[in-house]
Amino acid sequence: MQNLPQKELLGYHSNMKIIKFKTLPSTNKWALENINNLEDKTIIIAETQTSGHGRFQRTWESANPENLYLTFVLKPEKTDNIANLTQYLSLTLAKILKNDYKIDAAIKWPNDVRINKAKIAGILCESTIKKGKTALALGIGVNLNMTEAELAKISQKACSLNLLTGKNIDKTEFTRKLCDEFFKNYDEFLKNGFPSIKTAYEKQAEFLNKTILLSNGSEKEEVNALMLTERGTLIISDKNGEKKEILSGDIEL
Ligand code: BT5
Repeated sequence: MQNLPQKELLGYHSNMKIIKFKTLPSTNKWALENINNLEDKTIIIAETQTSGHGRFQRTWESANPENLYLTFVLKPEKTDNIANLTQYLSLTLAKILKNDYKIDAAIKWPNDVRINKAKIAGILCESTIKKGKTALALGIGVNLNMTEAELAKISQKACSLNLLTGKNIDKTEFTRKLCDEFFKNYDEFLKNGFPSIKTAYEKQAEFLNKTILLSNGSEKEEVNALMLTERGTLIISDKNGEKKEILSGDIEL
């Protein structure tokens, strides 16, 4: 019995479907395993995760119940722009940090949100196709209330909203803001795609016109980040001055 997830339905407002668990291995994993039974725009939240993950099976530290671990279940009819949803979500978060908490966040391509080069959130979109229909688990973890000691255990520089603001962060209120802001322009974004957020995204981008390290499997290459395309991909020039379009991957700066 102990291993059964504890499920509880919460509605921030009537049209939001939220399923909340005490603990899960991963909100993204649960969403994908149960995708057939979940409606479009359902929100899955776990107070803690025992196997929270990022890209390439990297770990997402998820032991602290005062942080947010959330997955948007999305079943869009129009799928042309879904590759850019992680960028849309990173911009959504950057907007909230600016408007509600007066914090200037920077986006590290494609979707890391950082403050003074310290990571505050991670975003991971996973997909599945069932009977020709695409379904997505768009997950986000946000550090809301952490201690310096907890942050020091993370394998890269990380930060938390409480330490940046000097105040404890109300998780329910933050979650409501994030979900409201995400769905405010979501349908519009599915129609119009990256061009509709390009200017705003560029304003938050900390990597443009800089020398960056591009990870290529185990190799790292020093390149110049030149510009973003209308598709949200990155144009770089390598050390021979040759230009390339980068579709995904890791950068360091
Ligand atoms: C990510 O991966 O940044 C995406 C993380 C997505 C987590 C959410 S939580 C809800 C949903 N359920 C899941 O299981 N996942 C999603 P990536 O770019 O691969 O970055 C992973 C790296 O971020 C790790 O190797 C650490 O260096 C760092 N990291 C881990 N936990 C962190 C934390 N709490 N805060 C800041 N950085 C962290």
